[in-house]
Amino acid sequence: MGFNAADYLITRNVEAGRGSTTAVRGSEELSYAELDQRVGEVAAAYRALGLRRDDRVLMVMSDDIPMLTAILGAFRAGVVAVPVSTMLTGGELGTILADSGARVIISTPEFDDAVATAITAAPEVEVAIRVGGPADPSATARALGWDEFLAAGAGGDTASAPTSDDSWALWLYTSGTTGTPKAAMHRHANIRHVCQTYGERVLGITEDDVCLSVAKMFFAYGIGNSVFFPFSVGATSVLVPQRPTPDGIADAVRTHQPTLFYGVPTFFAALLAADLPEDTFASVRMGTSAGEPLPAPLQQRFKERFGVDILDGIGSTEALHIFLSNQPGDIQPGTTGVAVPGYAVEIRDEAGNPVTAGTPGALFVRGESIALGYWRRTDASRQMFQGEWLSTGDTYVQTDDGYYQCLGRNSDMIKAGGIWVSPAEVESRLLAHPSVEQAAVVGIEDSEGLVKPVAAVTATGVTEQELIDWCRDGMAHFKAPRAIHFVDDLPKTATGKLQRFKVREQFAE
Ligand code: 3SK
Repeated sequence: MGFNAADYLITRNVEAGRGSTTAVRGSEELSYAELDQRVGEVAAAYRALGLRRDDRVLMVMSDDIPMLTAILGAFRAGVVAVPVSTMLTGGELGTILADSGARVIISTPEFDDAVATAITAAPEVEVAIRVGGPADPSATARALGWDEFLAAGAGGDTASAPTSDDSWALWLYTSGTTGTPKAAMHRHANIRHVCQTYGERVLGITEDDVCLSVAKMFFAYGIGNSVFFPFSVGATSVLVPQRPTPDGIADAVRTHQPTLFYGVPTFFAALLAADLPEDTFASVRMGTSAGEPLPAPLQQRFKERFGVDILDGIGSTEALHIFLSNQPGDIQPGTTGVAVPGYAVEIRDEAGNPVTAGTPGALFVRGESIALGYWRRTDASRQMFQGEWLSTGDTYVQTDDGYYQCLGRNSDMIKAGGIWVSPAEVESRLLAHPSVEQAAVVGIEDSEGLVKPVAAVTATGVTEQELIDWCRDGMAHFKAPRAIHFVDDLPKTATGKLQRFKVREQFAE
């Protein structure tokens, strides 16, 4: 079926008479008609660069109008948007850039150093576009400023490409359960599905809503919150380019008066710890949480202090958004609620058979927004995408009254602050330190019940802080252990395999 996600999200609103409604507030405010025009200009500029259907454009950008239009312009032009984490080191970014085969990279100035390093690892990149003026010309890519890029498309073809439900729209990189980053490939139709399911049937979003998300647009959770859901109904999205802090977000809430506030457990904990007035969230009709389970006490304290209900849900990059969620009027703290209408979930035993309520097992989900697989990762794709079903990698149990409860990960992967952390990757960084002999990294709950990476090492002549700094220097900060325990030896099997579960047991508070 002919379908273009940019038409669905933007042009449809203009055609429905909402051309003058505010679509987005960021460093500038744009109506739907203005946004529609900008998106056309970006599409024309991609065409002027010679991009064709299914070419990839990778974005390392802070949330603002250029990032929004870079993504929507890609949808319109039929090229693939690949927004990636802004927390990666140059080396990590280079690996992803090379893997994606992107011909174009677009960045904002905060990420100049990482981008310069990354480009040296990705000879397929032809053009490097930078908001605020061209970067220093690199040996391998032509440097263009964002304005120059747009000017090159002026007078060009702004029309939507003849995409279909099945055309590639969006690739999102995830470390998932296997540790190496891989791109989950989403079709144009997947975007419509998450809007019609979680957006309409759980959030009940309408054109009167104003949306503010703490999670950035490079996350599946963030792009749904800030782009897909509001634009699918002609609502307004507020973009905050800065790194979220409790005071910064509280200011944005006071200024923009959002009705839907999308957070993550770590951030709800930070908001509670900050000295904020009780009426800070008075405009908010509902909060949402995802990324990791929201501990019941946190949910209850947020409601008591700020008067806002938080709907806890779970989604995945592979499913594009939330597929299990608490529902308005039916919140069961400490659970992830029930299947979002439009999805089916199953808990299976080790033989792959569905289990009954009360028996833990592996959580599987089925729905139209599931990615088609991982780009160039056959083994990982076969493991995760099983027919129509997606293996989520989470262990769940269904309570007797039908709610789903997360018991943890099937594997040793750590989800800290809503982002996957591979223990193997952090261990190899620790082991690269000359004083470290052995290392094990596990996820341990802090006093708020939130999981953080913690390491146990055998090492001499080095302090805990030196090792934490060593990790922070060599990898994205969120991956660095929050604490390091010095031990005499690490638990291993008879064949020498590290037993991370024993380390976890030893250091769990
Ligand atoms: O981690 C989650 O719960 C999530 C939710 C929505 C979209 C993507 C993800 C990973």
